[in-house]
Amino acid sequence: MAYLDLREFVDALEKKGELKRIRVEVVPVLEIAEITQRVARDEKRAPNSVGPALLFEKPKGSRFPVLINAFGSARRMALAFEVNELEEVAERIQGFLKMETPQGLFDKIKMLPKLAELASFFPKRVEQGDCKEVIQKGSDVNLFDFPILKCWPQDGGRFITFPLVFTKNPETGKRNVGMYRMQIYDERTTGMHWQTQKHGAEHFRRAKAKNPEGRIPVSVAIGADPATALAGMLRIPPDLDEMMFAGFLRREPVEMIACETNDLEVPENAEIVLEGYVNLNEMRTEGPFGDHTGFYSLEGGYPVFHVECVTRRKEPIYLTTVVGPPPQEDFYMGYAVERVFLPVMKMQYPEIVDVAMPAEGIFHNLMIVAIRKSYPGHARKIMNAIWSLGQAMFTKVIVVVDHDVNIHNYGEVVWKTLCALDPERDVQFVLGPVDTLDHAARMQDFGSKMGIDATRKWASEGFTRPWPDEILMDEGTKKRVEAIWESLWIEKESGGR
Ligand SMILES: Cc1cc2nc3c(=O)[nH]c(=O)nc-3n(C[C@H](O)[C@H](O)[C@H](O)COP(=O)(O)O)c2cc1C
Ligand SMILES: [Mn+2]
Repeated sequence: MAYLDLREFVDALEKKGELKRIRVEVVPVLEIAEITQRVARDEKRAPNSVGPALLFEKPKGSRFPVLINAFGSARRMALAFEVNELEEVAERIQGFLKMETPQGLFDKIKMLPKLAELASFFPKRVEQGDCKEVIQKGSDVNLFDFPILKCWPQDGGRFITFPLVFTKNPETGKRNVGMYRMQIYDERTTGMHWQTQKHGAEHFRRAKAKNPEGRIPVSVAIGADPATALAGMLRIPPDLDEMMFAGFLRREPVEMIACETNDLEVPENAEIVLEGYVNLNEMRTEGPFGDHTGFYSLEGGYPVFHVECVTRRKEPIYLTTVVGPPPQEDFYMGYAVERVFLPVMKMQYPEIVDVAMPAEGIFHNLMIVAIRKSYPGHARKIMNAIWSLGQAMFTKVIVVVDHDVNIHNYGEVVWKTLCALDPERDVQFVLGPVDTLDHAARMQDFGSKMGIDATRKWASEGFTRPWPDEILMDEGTKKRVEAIWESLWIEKESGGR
């Protein structure tokens, strides 16, 4: 059974010892962030052990609790998707990708259960919802009712960091859901930080091209069952409904309910919903914001969201996250999504064996790709493929290695990459779109990217020298030493290997 809502996930976390309640009063400005940092990034802990989710029951200045770090470990991400290993989700996706178009009648009948299963993931419209327990309109709306955090000293204000921003493509009517941070300007206005290449920004531009003085409806849901709450960060193609994917991930359709004041729908199980609009002719300074690069993203002009109506539960849980120097909660969220969608990438490019993105590479800065190389220039083909693949277009550095490199061992990657490299020959630069948050790029959103071909070089690529074998002991010797190992007394004297 899928989680009904966020509070059911909170209960599950608590039962598994993955959640800690903070019962003393804590200030949401800076202090919750600092406490979360200490828990999530405790340097005294082993590198792979991360602290629990935190439920701050008494944030100062608000009646509502704050949930943070809920997804801040691989284990909690697996709990969120109700699997033991994230690979199980990847396998389910693979099952659907393998579905071939049926040939004869028999094949068609055989496919029916799978197709029926797919159809059962489509969002469902409902008339009643938990997010409507309280409805506040006009001057009753006050965003300061909620314990919205300011995370870092130089932040431009308080920011909603875990929203699901709903818009509709003004041309096709198709829904989009994106996780775009929102700076609080006053009781009823926020920033809308959809970066230029994101789908919300595209909806804004298309509407503006038709009617520059108009507005687009926007609704924001905060807090839902885990799969739905995470759907806003999925990197799926435009006009594909994130709510359908959420339904696939939770194995039950997301139940959607009509908003009160605009023509959008939101998940019925949301904790808090903000309804309103964005004017197409209005921009306002947004930022700075201590970002997941570990640096402040600079001030910039972004659209403004006007909140006309709040619908919510009586006692909503305010879901949020803090970003900052890696690794943070968003690393575990991003890592899970990357593992789950790897089969999609492999289907398009079967030569890809595996992909790794170290936390310090902040997703877009470094992708290590292992390929089964089968023709000259193959590594460069894969670089170009990745730079053309949705948000992978932002990848600043791509390192392509042979299939026998363990790309999750970064020491091995550094060693083998550097050994395989003739820098002038093997480095490829391209120009193109880059991540908005890249503060080193020559201009915002546009800059250069680099690919490193660290595969073995072939004669057919102009490399005519012999390529040496990697040093490995032969199996016979290893076996013989294994047989006498104990008698050497090395382990006991040195206190273990
Ligand atoms: C915690 C968190 C905060 C994010 N903040 C933003 C943001 O402020 N602006 C943005 O454009 N993308 C942000 N993202 C990334 C987007 O959610 C991601 O690119 C997503 O695919 C956007 O949806 P879209 O493809 O439908 O536009 C954030 C992601 C996470 C996990
Ligand atoms: Mn989208």
